[in-house]
Parts: sequence; structure tokens; C-alpha cells
Amino acid sequence: MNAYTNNVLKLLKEKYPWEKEYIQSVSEVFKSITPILNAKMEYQNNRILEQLVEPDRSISFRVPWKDDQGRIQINTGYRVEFNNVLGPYKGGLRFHVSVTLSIIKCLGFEQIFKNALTGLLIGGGKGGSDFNPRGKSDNEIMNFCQSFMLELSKHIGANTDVPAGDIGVGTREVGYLFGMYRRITKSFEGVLTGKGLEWGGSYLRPEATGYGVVYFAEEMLKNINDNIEDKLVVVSGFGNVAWGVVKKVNELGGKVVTLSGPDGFIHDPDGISGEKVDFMLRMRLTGNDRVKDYSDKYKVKFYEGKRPWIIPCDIAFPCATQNELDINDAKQLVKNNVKCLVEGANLPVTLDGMEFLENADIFYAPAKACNAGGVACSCFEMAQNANFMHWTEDEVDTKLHQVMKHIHDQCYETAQEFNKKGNYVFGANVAGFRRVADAILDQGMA
Ligand code: NDP
Ligand code: 2IT
Repeated sequence: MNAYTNNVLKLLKEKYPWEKEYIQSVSEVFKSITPILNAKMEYQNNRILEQLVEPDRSISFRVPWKDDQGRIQINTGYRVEFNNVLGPYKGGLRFHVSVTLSIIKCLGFEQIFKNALTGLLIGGGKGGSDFNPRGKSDNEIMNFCQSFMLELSKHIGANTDVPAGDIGVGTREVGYLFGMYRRITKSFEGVLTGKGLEWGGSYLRPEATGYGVVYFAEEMLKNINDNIEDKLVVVSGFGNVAWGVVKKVNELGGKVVTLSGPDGFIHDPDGISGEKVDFMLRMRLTGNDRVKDYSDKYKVKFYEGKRPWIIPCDIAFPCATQNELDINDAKQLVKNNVKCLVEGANLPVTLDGMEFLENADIFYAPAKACNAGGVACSCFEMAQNANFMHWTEDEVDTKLHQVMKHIHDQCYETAQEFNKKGNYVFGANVAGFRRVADAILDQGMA
């Protein structure tokens, strides 16, 4: 950190002292970018950081809906349109009880740099609601999504702001949201991504985040002439991202031995493959928040209230949620000789955990670099929609692979440029920041 970053961070803390998650994500980026701020004074002279930390706009709105008993329920909806110098605001919607404006700003800030790293034309945004989808009927989910879209539709558009899924929002929710947008506006357009294949979706979008994470791990392992084959893999979560990771690791000959949920984790030493992967998907679709169902069915060990990082492995993929791996977990993994830690979830490692991992002798990749495959595939979906075309599965997979390799090489080379060889956290923050900051300079004050 230097005087400039310290000052901007101090002012931000004074202005939004309650936005802890948001301050965490800003601090995480700021701690890397001092060398580039010192190298190019135009950033400071043009107050680029001040321009970046205040979103273009934050929209917060009431979402009233009726439950199956006819009672009126009220939730809060958010859409934070952070920055569009590189393209339409782009980022997911999260439906989870824990959602606050601070969490949405935190994820939106991350998204700016993640999207920049893809090399594609997408700006940064994020949204969601404190609505809890767990235990809700299909009808209740539809009621909620329709009411949410009644307000959101005023702010989004295929060339302005394009939401997608995140925790609690998958193809079903995107469908209800898209249907309502179409009814309100008469427009069938690529206003949301993650759509069903028959009505504007792209091949591989459901798998893309997880596949991209594994492709990134592969690129890192290539540095030591290694690959995924025969690697022992620990995964957390059991949602969309975890599913994509498990599928791709199996395909490449690795073995995944854990999954986790809010209730604890399961350890299956024989590997989660074949019909067990289908069971994982079904478990998710039931809307049940228990991973224990897996251990009940396959008679494997369930660790109640525990996290999977105690299981020795070659590669760890945290794929559940933010701050799910702390410094003690990180130390345990390194002690057990983990080779790679690759983030599927957004900000899964605490700040002190990240600092420890950056200095440990392992390959460690931050989410904004390695989980960008989802949003990259979303951008492919926008391109297909704009042309009223479908690309084949192979075409999408090839492009996804290219984007992940591009991100990897960019992070690696940027770290090397600043004498931080192998530090992907530094490389990702600096390369992402540089593309956005230069675009702001080129385009003039917003
Ligand atoms: P899902 O809703 O499909 O899955 C989230 C998973 O994490 C669920 O299994 C959920 O269980 C579990 N979970 C939630 N809280 C906890 C917790 N405290 N401890 C353990 N498990 C928990 O979401 P996604 O798979 O889409 O998202 C997972 C992560 O990946 C998030 O950080 C998201 O931001 C990130 N991401 C998602 C992308 C996408 O395209 N979907 C793209 C890039 C990143 P439960 O719901 O029952 O609480
Ligand atoms: O965190 C993320 O990158 C996502 N949830 C995906 C965003 C998108 O627009 O596809």
C-alpha cells in the first residue's frame, strides 16, 4: 500500500464503515497495485481509484410477493452497476439470506477486474436479494422472480446491463426472470445469460465456471510439466460450480473425494464419479441444503459442521461461498502438501489466508482469474444472441479454453514483469486494474 491507496481506503472506511465485505474486496485489490500506481502517475492524477470505488449507480428496491398461503412477503432487491468502460454491466444475481448491499458491492467490485481479465467486452455489475430460495415451492420462486423483474427490467438491457446466475439462481430462476422481462418489454433479447438452450442459452454455460477453474489449474500445473491425472482433489460446496469442477476433474483422470454444504462435508475415498455426480445434481435440485444426503446414500463418512480442508490432497477447489477457508485451513492444506489451490467460489479465502497462500510454495489462483470461465461463457451467449445464432459445444469449449489460457498467461506474465514470479494474486489484480484504468483514461472522466 502507498499513501494514495491508504488515503482512498481510509475515506471509504469513513464513508461506509458498515460495508465490511466491500472494504475487504477493495483492500485486497489495493494491496497489489502500488507498483503500477507508482509507475504511472496519471492514475493518481486522474483519481482513478476514487472513480473506481464508487459504483456508477446502486439500485435497491422492495420486492413484494405472495407465498403459497396467500401471505404477502417482502424482500429487498439490489443491482449495483459498477463500471461499464469495457462493455455492458455484467455479473450474476445472488438469492441468499445473507445478501446485503455490502456483499453485492464486494462481488461487483471483483467482477470489474474479473471481466477485464477475460479480454472480452464486458463491464462489472452484480445484484441479488436476501430472498431465501430454500424450501420454497416452484410457484413461490416464480412469484418472487416476476416481482423482482418488475423493478429490475427498468434498469437492464442487452447493451446496458446483463445479469446472470450466482448462488441460488440457476436456469429455472433465469427462465422466470427472462419470461417476465419479455412480457414487460415485448423484447426477446440477450438481456440475461444462463438461459435454457432452446430459448437463447449457450452450450456449456452451466458447466463453464467449473470447467474454466479446472482449465486454469491445468495451465498452472503445466509450469511444472504436470497435469490433473491421478491427482487427489478436495472440493467444497455442492452447487453449480462444484458440479462443473467434479465433472471436468473426472474427465481428466483426477479423483474428487469431498463435497460440502452448510451442514458439514462428506469424504468419499473411492471418488465422486459416475452416477454419484448425477446424485449430486439431484441433491442440489431438490433445494435441500444438506450434503449429508450423499453420505446417507453412499455410506461414506460425514463430518458435521466441519470443512473439508483437513483431508490431504494435491489440489483444493473451494466452490461454496466467501470466507470459507481461513488462515488455519490454509496452513493445514500446505502442511498436507497441497500443490494447487484454485478458487471456484468468489473470495472464498479470508484476507490473512490469502496473504499466507501468496507466500507459500504452492500454485495459488484467485477467483477473479480462475473462475472467470462462467462470465466468459455468458459473454459468448450474448454474442450468439446478438447474431440469433448457436455455436456448437466444441466451438464454445475451444473458446473457453482460449480465454482461460489467456487469463493464466496474462497473470503469469504481469507478475513476472513486476518481479513477482508465480504470484497469481498480484498478476490478476494488476493486469485487471491496468485494463480498466487505461480505458478510463482513454475515455475521459466518466
Ligand atoms: P449454487 O447456489 O449452485 O451453490 C452454492 C453452494 O454452496 C451450495 O451448495 C450452497 O449450499 C453451498 N453453501 C452456501 N453457503 C455455504 C457455507 N457456508 N458452507 C458450505 N457450503 C455453503 O451457487 P454457485 O455454485 O453458482 O456458486 C458458488 C460460488 O461460485 C459462489 O461464490 C459464486 O459467487 C461463485 N461463482 C458462480 C458462478 C456461476 O456462474 N454460477 C461464476 C463464478 C463464480 P446452500 O445453498 O444450501 O446454502
Ligand atoms: O461471479 C460470477 O462471475 C458469476 N456469477 C457469473 C456472472 C455472469 O454474468 O455470468
